[in-house]
Amino acid sequence: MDFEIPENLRMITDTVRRLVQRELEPISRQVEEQDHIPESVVQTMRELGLFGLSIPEAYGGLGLSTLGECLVYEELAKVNACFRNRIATNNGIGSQGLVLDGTEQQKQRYLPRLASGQWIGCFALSEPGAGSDAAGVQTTAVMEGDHWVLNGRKHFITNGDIADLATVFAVTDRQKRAKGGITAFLVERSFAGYQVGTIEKKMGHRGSHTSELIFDNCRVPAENVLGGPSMVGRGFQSAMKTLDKGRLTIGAAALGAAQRLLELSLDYAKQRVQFGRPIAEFQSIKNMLADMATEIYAARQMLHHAAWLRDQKGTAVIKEASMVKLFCTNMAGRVADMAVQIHGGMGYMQEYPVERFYRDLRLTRIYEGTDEIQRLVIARELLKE
Ligand code: COS
Repeated sequence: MDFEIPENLRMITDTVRRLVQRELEPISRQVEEQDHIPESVVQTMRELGLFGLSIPEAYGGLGLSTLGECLVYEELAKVNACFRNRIATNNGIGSQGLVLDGTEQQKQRYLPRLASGQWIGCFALSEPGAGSDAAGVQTTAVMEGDHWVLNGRKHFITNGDIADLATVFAVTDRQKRAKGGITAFLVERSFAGYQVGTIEKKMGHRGSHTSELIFDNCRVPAENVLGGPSMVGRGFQSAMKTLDKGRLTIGAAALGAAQRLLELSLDYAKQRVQFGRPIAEFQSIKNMLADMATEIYAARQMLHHAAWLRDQKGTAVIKEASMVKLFCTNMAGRVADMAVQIHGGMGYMQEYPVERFYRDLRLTRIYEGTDEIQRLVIARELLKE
């Protein structure tokens, strides 16, 4: 067994760590207040290739392994969730369908634009009536001549307001639903009938928007069925495969945030004096620090192993991906709670970043599959075995 992180991955992680320290950390508060990432920073992220981390080199990306992508997200998540969110749809749910199932022509048309960050991708699955029950989507697609006509409303779409390309899941056969009746479409923003709806107001993740997407007789050329004609009716399977990787990368984001919260808590406990001594000298604080570090250590081994497994086995890490998301995000929630407790009243103030991490981390237990869905998936896989 070799637990050493390969040299090439350490180099890219170091580069991202420097970006975080020099450029992202200094503007994190401004981004929070303005709910906006400055274009100059987005441009730096483009130049470093961050929009194409996981897109194969043949299509202009860096072609990083799953482990490499997770390591980058750990670093980015140490500063502010919005920075990972900005690049995550291009690397994850907004491009993985294409990487895994796209035709060669589709890959050549779209992946280089997503890898460069010239275009933003998004994943349009969720609807008001279809969250955990993803197969319950109501958006329809009907064939008319050489086009599909889409009608419906999606919501909670990360980067929906800025996306140039959406992978949209629509019902093509009501009877078959998840088993042959949902199709994925590659829908460009410029297609007639494509509209961005309301930008939703959230508890956190400021600087990263989610919005509605509305399809009103949106005409999509037949060649834009993800994966081509043979994939009509196979969109649900594509979505599930895509989410498997997404679940690992959310685990990585939660882990990075937890690591930062531990570091902030260690610093604060050493410098905050009460009853004449630094609070780090009190047993109750030491216990929390020890628990935080132990949980982070366990989560890191689990995430890195599952990412490595995906790199060895291809996509078949359904159970492990759900386990990682469930454990890492809940772990980070517990760590955030302890970090607020260690910081006391200061932990509740916007002046300190722990308050923001506490809010931002709450979403990780919900998006790309709730805790409850992860448990359902894990149990189903166990029972199959
Ligand atoms: N990888 C590949 N295929 C998968 C899969 C996976 N991880 N999970 C399911 N499938 C396939 C099944 O094999 C089946 O295919 P076949 O028809 O070829 O046999 C098909 O998908 C239907 O699967 P299933 O019957 O399990 O579907 P369910 O409706 O029971 O749904 C859950 C399964 C609940 C797991 C799914 O709806 C889910 O993940 N929900 C959460 C969605 C989510 O994360 N939403 C967040 C917003 S998206 S950012």
